[in-house]
Amino acid sequence: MDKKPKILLIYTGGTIGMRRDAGGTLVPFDFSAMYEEIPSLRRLEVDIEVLTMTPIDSSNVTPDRWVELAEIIRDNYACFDGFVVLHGTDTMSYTAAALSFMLENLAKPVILTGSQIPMGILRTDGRENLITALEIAGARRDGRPVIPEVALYFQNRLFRGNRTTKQSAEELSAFSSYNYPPLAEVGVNIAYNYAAISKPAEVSDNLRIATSLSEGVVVVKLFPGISESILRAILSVEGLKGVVLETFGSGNAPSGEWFMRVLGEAIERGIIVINVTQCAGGSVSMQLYETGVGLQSLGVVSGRDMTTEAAVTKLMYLLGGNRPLEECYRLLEKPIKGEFTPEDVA
Ligand code: ASN
Repeated sequence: MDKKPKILLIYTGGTIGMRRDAGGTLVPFDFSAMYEEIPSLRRLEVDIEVLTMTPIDSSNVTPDRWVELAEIIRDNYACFDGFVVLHGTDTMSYTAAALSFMLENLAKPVILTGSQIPMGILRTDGRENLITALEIAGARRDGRPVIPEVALYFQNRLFRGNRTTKQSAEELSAFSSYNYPPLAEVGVNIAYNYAAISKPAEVSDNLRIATSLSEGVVVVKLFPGISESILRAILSVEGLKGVVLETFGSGNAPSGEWFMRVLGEAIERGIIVINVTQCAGGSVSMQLYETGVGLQSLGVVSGRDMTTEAAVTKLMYLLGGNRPLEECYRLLEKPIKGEFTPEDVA
């Protein structure tokens, strides 16, 4: 019989790691004592090692933390069959998307999960999320990992990490992947959607990672009444390299003269502008309305059905890598980690 898969459980903080102390206050619990906290983990068919980073609320996450996380995964890559990252829910989709780009030749599972209710509360959703994430990280088929990519597991569904968004601060089903089907649905059995799971290169012992992310990225969400002076001020900030423009509907923006001029001048100065929709679901299609065609003629890149989280982190990744501008444009026009649906597939 095969040996049990070895999983590295990386605890980064968030609600999942909280328990009540004697006085009833929520405090982080020591994950290295996880078997005492959750004895049923011993029954899993995986060997688990725990690594604890300084626990933070995920609202404090920074790109430096993503680099630290990527380095931990790289340094342990050869010794483990999969990785489970326990993370706060607030920015989990950003971290999942960032890691999907940064772990360049990933061929092993990296499963992010967390909880809405602390682990130390009886009704926690964390126990099931953790146990199933570990099982998925250890799943193999024909001797290879079933999920060779960065994924996010929450409330019975496994999603491609860079397709997710936190959609509720209340529901236990906190995440959605509006434009890509789940990689697995968990009921009595774990039903993998093999057609949706990426097909990676061969598993090697060496993980290549990106360690430099650009700080020159901003999100601009359009709204009726956005003013010329404010937009101009944002687009003139020193060091700005990339803009995620959250537009209306299928990628539409005001077609007035000043708007087009301010945006066009920024693009001419070498700033990349990528168009994503403010809608939760659906895709940018700049050919559809006159208000989108204008953007296209300025050189705005279509983000298609990409989430804001994926667009921001893809820009940070591409612009942080010292690539020529043309190469950044070329890599924005195609999905590099399944982060959007290309036109010919839609
Ligand atoms: N504020 C917490 C965090 O993101 C929320 C959670 O984990 N449910 O760290």
